[in-house]
Amino acid sequence: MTESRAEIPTYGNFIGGEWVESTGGGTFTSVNPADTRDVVGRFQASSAADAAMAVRAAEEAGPGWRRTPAPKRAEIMFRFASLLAEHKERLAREMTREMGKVLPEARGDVQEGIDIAFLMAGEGRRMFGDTVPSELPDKWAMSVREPLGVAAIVTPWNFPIAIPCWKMMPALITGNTVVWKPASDTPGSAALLVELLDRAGFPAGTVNLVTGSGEAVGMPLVENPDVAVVSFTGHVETGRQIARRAARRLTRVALELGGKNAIVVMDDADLDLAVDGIVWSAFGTTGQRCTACSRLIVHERVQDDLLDRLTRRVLGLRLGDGLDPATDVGPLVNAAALQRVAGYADLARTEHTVVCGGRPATDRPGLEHGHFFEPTIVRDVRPMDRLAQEEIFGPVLSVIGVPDYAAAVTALNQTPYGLSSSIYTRSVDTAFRAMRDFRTGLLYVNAGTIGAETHLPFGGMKQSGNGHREAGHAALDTFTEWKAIYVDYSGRLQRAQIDNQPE
Ligand code: UN1
Repeated sequence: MTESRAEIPTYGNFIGGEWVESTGGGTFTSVNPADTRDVVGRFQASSAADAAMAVRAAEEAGPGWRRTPAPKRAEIMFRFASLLAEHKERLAREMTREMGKVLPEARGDVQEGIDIAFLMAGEGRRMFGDTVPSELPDKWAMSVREPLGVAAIVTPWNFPIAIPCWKMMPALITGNTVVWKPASDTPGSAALLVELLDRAGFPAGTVNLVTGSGEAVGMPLVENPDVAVVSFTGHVETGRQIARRAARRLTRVALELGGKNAIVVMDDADLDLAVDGIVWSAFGTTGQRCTACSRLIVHERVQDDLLDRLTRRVLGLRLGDGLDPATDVGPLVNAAALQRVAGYADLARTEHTVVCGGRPATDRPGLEHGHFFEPTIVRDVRPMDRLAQEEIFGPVLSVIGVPDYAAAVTALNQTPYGLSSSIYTRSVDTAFRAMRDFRTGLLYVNAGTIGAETHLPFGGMKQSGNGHREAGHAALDTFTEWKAIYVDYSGRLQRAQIDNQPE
């Protein structure tokens, strides 16, 4: 598909309730990774000045929004959730066009946004604090959550609707205002989402959108003295930089970073069930999930059998445009991703055994204009090899054979990451041991490593994050400050820890 320049829609930043051009006037384009001749739109290449304007708008909207009763904030959020449901198909199709995941997965992505919006809107009538007895008579003790102020939300391209909603919904329901910088691979999905937020009735300035690069927009947001909290999902190196820069002002930072997630298959597992979970977790979203399975740790006794069954399935996966119902696996997001994944495949060829895949698929008819890479399985990988240690973020699965459960646990935990893990076994004892031993924030028994639900805490241990959790009621902790309140109605001075104690 080719489009003339004039037909390409141009989107502004959304600041203080208005769609505006960036101060510098520069733009960049977003293209379809399945066919790079298809240009999705033109977006503002913003600068620190635009970021500062958005923070100011969010600051100004802050007091009014914070004083709006949470159940009233929730009414707007319920409306937004319904609008998102109404526009699910349109947003899913645009998402597939812009970042490549197959349409059923794009629908799932939007659904995750709908789910978290309804969940957080419900928090508008909960947002529980503690009311507890005081140690002194005639004294009341309780705790309440308070919003922090302006939240800077910096999001990746792999879940263009779900992840921004995971962050913005808890931020907004608790009374913060938001400046959002979406990934430069998916600004189109961001613009569509903001249109719906606006239509739902979030007051001007409560949600602001600024597109542009991480260096030009993201970092100035992190360093802006009026930003109270930064929530970021992306690469571990960027996360480290954000944490370093935010540390100067002690700005709160919530980081969701990489993963090197593994599925363990024991010798008593249902192998066909395991194959289903491995294919889905390793090659769904073309392996481009933080939670994707990139290591298969398998008991040596069943390794060959499992690999036979797995390879047969993987060779049958059809690559193509995610909008085509026949497609199982879409493209990688951009040329740099294709190059990175190809580099790991080269490494696999020299140091290990490539069982299947291992090459770009851009020489196949119909795939010439996209960033396609073959689903790849590599065996004879040891736990400390680069392929088993580094996040590849593509359709490459490394297979590690182990003699027993103890070796499986050691291999599983032997990475700097700790996001998601899974075990396939028919033994209740082994399953419970894994629930105790696997050091990951998400853990699945007899299911793959992906598919977290929005009402449970989401996040990782070790370098997969910095201890915060998204989704579930845990998400409220990122965006609120606790205030402990004591009301003494005794009419006299009462000293805690001193009065009312034995002499
Ligand atoms: C991510 O890849 O950053 O559990 C998020 C899952 C999805 C979310 C993934 N619900 O795979």
